[in-house]
Amino acid sequence: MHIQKDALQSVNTAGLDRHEAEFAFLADRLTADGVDVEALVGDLADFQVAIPSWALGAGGTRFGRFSFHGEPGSLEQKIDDVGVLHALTRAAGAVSLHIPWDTPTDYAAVKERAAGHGLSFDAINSNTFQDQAGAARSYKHGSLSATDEAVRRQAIDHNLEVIEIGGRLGSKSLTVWLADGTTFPGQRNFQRSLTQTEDSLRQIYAGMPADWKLYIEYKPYEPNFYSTVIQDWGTSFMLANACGERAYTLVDLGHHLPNSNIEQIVSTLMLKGKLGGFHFNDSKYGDDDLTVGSIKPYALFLIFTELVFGMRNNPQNPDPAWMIDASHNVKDPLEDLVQSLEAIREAYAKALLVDQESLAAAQADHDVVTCQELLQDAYRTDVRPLLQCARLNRGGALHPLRAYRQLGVRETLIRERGKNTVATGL
Ligand code: PSV
Ligand code: MN
Repeated sequence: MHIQKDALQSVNTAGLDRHEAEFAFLADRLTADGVDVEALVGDLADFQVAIPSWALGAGGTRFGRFSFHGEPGSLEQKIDDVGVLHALTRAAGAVSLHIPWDTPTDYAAVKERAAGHGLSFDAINSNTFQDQAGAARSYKHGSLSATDEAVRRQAIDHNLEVIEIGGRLGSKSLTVWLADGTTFPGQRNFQRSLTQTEDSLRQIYAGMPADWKLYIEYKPYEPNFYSTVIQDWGTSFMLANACGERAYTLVDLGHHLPNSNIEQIVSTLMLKGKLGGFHFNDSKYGDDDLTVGSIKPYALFLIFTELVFGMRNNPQNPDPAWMIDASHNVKDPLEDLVQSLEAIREAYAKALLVDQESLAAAQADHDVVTCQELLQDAYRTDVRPLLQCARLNRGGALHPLRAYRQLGVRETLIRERGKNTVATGL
C-alpha cells in the first residue's frame, strides 16, 4: 500500500492553523535566544532512522507471541510497511535486513520496491544465534567463538554471504551480534572464546569490500546467563580495534546493566572515532525492547546531548548508523514505530537546543547549578511544533498517528493481507 499525497494533505488540513500559531510562538522565543530555527528544522528533517525488517510483525516473548492482523507476510510487504512509516513521518528512510529471515529472492524487484518508497538499505545483519533449517552444524555451543572449527567456519561463511547479499542491495555495512556465551561457570574457557571470536571477526572484516563498515554489537546477558563473549563496549571496542579502521562498536540502548551511564559510553566512543551504529529502544529491567522514550525520556535526552556534541566536535567519528531495535508485543507495530520515531526526534531536537557555549562557560566556573539549568531548560522545551514543521516541509503528516488512523492504514492492510499472516523475525 502507498499513502496518497492528496489524502495526506486533506488529513493535514485540520490542525494546521493551530500548528502555525504554536510554531510561530516557539520560533520567536528561540530566535530571541539566538537559535537559528531554520537550520534546526533542517537538521531535524535530515535525521533518518533505519527500520529493521524484523520489527514489522508482532514480537514475542519466551512465553508466547500474539499475532497482529495484517502482518507483512513477505519482504516486499515489509518494505511497503516501512514505506508507509516514511510517508507519514519522513524520518524512516532506510530498511535494515536480517539474514536469513529476509533474504531476497528477486533482488531487482526488492530494490525497485524500496526505491518506489524512497527507501535505501542500511546495515545488514547476520544471524548465528539460531539454527537455520537444513544447516549442517548447530550454534548451540557458540558460533564465531565455537571451539568446533567446522561450526566456526559455517558462522564465518554465513557472515560473508550476508555481506554479498547486502552488496547486491546497496548496503554498506554489516552488523554482527553474537549470542555466544555460557550459562554455567566453567562451561567454557573465557580466553579461548575471545581469541576465537577475534580471529573470526578478522576473517569477516577481511572479506568486506573496501567501502564497507563492520559494527560489533555487545550485550551483557541473554540468551546466556552466566557470561557473554562480547559483553560490553570495552570488549567490542577492543575487537573493533583488532579488526581495523572500518570496524566500530554498536551501542544498543537495551544492552547495558541497570543504571549504566550510556551517555558517557557514547561520548568515549565518539572521542575515539569508534561509535559506528546505534540501536534505539527503551527498557525498565533488561533488554526489554520497548518503545523509545516510553520509560526513560530524560536519559535518552542526555544520550542525545552527547551524540550531538560528538557529531559537532568529533570529525574522527563517522555519522553513526541509526536504527530502531524494538519489539511490539501489545501494540500495532506501525503505531509503535511512529511513537519511537517521534521520541527519537524529540530527544534530538532538545539536545540541539542545549546552549553548548554557556554550558562550557558554566563548567569552567564550576557553576553546577547553571550546568543543570542549561540542560533542563532545553529538556523542558516543548519542541513538537519544530518536529511538525520538519515533517510538513518534507511532505509528511502533521500528526502521523492521527493520520495513520484516519487513513485507515491497518484496516487496508488487513483487507489486502488478511488476518492470519505471520511476519518472520523473533
Ligand atoms: C539482540 O538482542 C539484538 O539487539 C541484535 O541487534 C539483534 O540483531 C536483534 O536484537 C534481534 O532482534
Ligand atoms: Mn540490537
